[in-house]
Amino acid sequence: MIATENLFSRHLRSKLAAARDVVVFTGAGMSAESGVPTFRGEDGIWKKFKPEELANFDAFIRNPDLVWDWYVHRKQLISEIQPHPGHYAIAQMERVFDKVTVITQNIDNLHHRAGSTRVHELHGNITRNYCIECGTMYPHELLPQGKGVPHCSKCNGLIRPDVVWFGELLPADAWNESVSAAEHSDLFFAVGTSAVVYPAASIPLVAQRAGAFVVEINIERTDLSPRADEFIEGKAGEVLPGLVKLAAAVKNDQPEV
Ligand code: BJW
Ligand code: ZN
Repeated sequence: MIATENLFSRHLRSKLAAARDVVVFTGAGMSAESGVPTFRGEDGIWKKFKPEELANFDAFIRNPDLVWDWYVHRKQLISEIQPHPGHYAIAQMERVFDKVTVITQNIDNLHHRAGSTRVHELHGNITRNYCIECGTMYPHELLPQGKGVPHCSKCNGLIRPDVVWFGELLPADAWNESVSAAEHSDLFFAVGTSAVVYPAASIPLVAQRAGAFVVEINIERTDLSPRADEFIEGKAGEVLPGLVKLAAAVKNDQPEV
């Protein structure tokens, strides 16, 4: 764990002490230390693959096998990785604050696996799949086997991953519950997101407009940084454990160790 003295301001300490309803909004940088590549930036997967060729419905219809194989590759990667200390720290927040909501743009299931209980997935979940014709859901284990894109055993339609591609609406329940959680939060953390993909990127601003103190945690500044109330430069897996330890200490009014 990194030393916390210089990282967390007095102001943040007082916000941690007072906070009851906390939202943690996460992006690909949250999973980077588990081994999931981010999308943008030097090592981002969009450097190798063009989003317009893979992450939209038209691309899938044009070349379903290509898009499916890309997801098979990522499903395999995600099945082999583990949550890191930052994911566990977020799950532990539930013991420190009255209410903790995770709003994630990530599709990798790592918050659930780390033990967070209230998680809204804005961009879906790669472990689920569904038929584009009849909507039948196919968990990963029940996918029809074979080469290339699988077909629905009921109607022979193409099966796609249950993720949100460009130009598609976000799942209504996850979106509505996320907006509501943001509006009711008093402390809001935005972790590891470039904050360029909308409408997800508007969630921190919704929280701030409703009165939340917005803290950004990232290894570099983003589109959100000029608006955030506080910016903490660092890796999610290093900053979050110290932050939660500090929160527990200030809540119990104990001296920090
Ligand atoms: C660390 C770290 C460490 C690294 N610790 N930090 C023009 C203007 C405005 C909007 C639009 C526009 N044209 C089109 C749109 C809409 C479009 C959009 O926003 N596009 C913009 C890119 C311009 N949005 C949509 O299409 C959305 N739907 C929609 O708007 O519906 C309405 C509509 C309907 C019909 C027609 C038109 C509109 C849907 C968006 C779906 C996004 N889907 C993806 C793919 C998911 C599936 C998959 O994974 O395959 O979601 S794209 C990709 O980006 C993925 C992510 O969730 C999302 C966000 O990326 P994220 O998480 O921020 O990752 P990065 O890589 O960008 O950033 C990582 C960050 O981590 C960096 O800041 C690093 O510094 C940091 N980091 N390591 C802490 N260890
Ligand atoms: Zn079907």
